[in-house]
Formats: sequence, structure tokens, C-alpha cells
Amino acid sequence: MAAQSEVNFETQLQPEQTFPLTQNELEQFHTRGFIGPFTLMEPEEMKANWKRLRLELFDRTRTVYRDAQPGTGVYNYDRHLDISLLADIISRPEITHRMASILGPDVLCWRSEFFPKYPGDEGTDWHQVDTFGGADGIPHITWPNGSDFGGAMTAWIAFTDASPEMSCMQFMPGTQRTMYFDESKGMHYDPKKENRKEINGVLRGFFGYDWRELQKDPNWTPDESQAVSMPCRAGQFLIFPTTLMHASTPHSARTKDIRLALAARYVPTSVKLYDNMKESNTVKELGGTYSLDQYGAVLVSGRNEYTHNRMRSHTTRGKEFVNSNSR
Ligand SMILES: O=C(O)CCC(=O)C(=O)O
Repeated sequence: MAAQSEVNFETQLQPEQTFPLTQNELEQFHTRGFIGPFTLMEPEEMKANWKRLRLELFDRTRTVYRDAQPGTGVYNYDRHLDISLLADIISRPEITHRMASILGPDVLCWRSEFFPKYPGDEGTDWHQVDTFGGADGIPHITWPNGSDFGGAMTAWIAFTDASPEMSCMQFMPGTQRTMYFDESKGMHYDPKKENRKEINGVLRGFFGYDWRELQKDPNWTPDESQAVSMPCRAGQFLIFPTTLMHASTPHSARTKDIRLALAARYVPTSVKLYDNMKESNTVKELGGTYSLDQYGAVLVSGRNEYTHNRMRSHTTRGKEFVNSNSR
């Protein structure tokens, strides 16, 4: 993981508008591998945003992946590249200043993904993500040689409440530096597997995949006694590296309400994105495929001194992305 670099938050920001992690928080983060929940906005504001977003998600005329297949996990990938509300959220200083405290000053948001859980849905099974190539075995991101860390730093942003009965996140503290999975093995997709299987007595799965196919040791099982549940109110967010063992509880609440989270993924600018897809220009994941023709990473903090990644300065609707720490 990048050592903490000196981060100079914009001088025109008032102290109450800057959000670096404190030394204590950083220590806690490095020991446990996660931190939060932090408040991005009040529940009522987030619930109103979700109401608006529900309608905006239907309009796919400006999405960068118009070729993505309905019903697959990739269908609503990277909607921050066309929806202004999401463009604002992934660039919010409450998130990006904290990311800069962990990753160093120069930070990209390279992806956003929705995780909807409907009543009765399985929880997401225990997993760790290093290369993001779990589906096809091909790394989607490449850290520079010698980096002691892969994966991406996630801001897991709750659009609705996420209680233990309503699919809250779970973590295994301190597992972020030991990979129990090898994504180069690849997995088999079978949507019929969804919401069907109990693992250790809990309804869990991985969106039509079985992440356990990637286990380095087929006989290993996660030690659930180590699991910590992290409920969030709508408008709160958690930060964790994808290499931390993480999961979510099933949505077993007696309600008609969905649980919805947006996972925004951040990396330093030195990380190469989709370098292995240069020829095909196509990504395969979560049962779907999409072309990278209109893709670009977003600089949310600092400077980009590299030319290896495609970048976007504006959404497809012409809204400029905000860099909350432009050095
Ligand atoms: O929200 C979930 O159920 C899982 C989220 C997750 O696995 C992630 O953000 O990496």
C-alpha cells in the first residue's frame, strides 16, 4: 500500500470542509483493514437522492456501456460517467480526502458498481479481490512493479439503510494482506445459482458465480467467528481495500424495501487500468461484457503524471468532475 504522502488540501477550503483521516484513524485502518461508517449526508437527503436516481438509471441514452446486457452485474457499472448525482458523490471531499490519506495525493476513481439486495436475496459470499479478473482470469488492474498491495480502495456508500437483517457489510479484520483466493483460476457463471445456496447455514452467493472456485486451498473455509458486521444508515459510507475479506448478510428483513449500495473504487494514478484489454477493448465480468470505447478514469485528487490510463474530465452529459485536492 502506498505510504501516506503529504496531502495539501486546497487552501481555499475551511478546516471543517477537509476530511483527512486522523493519525488514530489511519492506525485503526491499517490494523483492522476498514474504517467507518462516516456520514456523507443525512438519511433523508440520501433517500431523496435514491428516489431521483431510480428514475435516472432508466435513461441509458448516455451511459458509456450501452452494449452491456440487461440483467447482468455490469449493466449499471460506471454510471458516475453519465449521471450527475453520482459524478458528485464519487468526488465528494468526505470520501476523496480520506482516500488521499490512505493512497497518497494522486487518486483516481476507476469504477463504480451498484449492489442491490432485494428482500429474500442472498448475502454476498466471503471474498477478496486483488486484480478484478476473477471472472475471466485476466487482471483488470495492474499495480506498478514492487507494490506490496493490489486491489482497490472502496467507498461503500449506503443509499438505503443496511442493518444486519438487511444485508449490511461484514469484514474479517486484519485479512487485507493475505490472499486466500487466486483470481487467475477464473470462475464459471451460472445465474441459476443465485439465491439458492446456504453456505455454513447462511444464504450466500456471488451473483451467479461461486467465489470459492478461486480458493488457493479448496479445503479452507473462512473463520466466521472473526466476522464483524458494519450496519450503515442511508447516507453513510465505509472504506476498505478489496483485498480485505468481506461479505454481506442476506436480506432477511420483513419489508418490501431494497437495500442499495454504491461501491466506488479508488486507486493511485500509478495503477494501470484495463492494460490487458488493449487489444480486445472489451471487459467480461459478472455474466456480461462491455466495450471500453467511452471509458475513462476520473481524477478525484491531486495530479495525473502518467499517460497509461484513459481519462474523462467530464461526464457524457458535459458535467466537469470535481478534483477536491488539485495540487
Ligand atoms: O454490497 C455487497 O453485498 C457486497 C459489496 C462488495 O463486495 C464490494 O463492495 O466489494
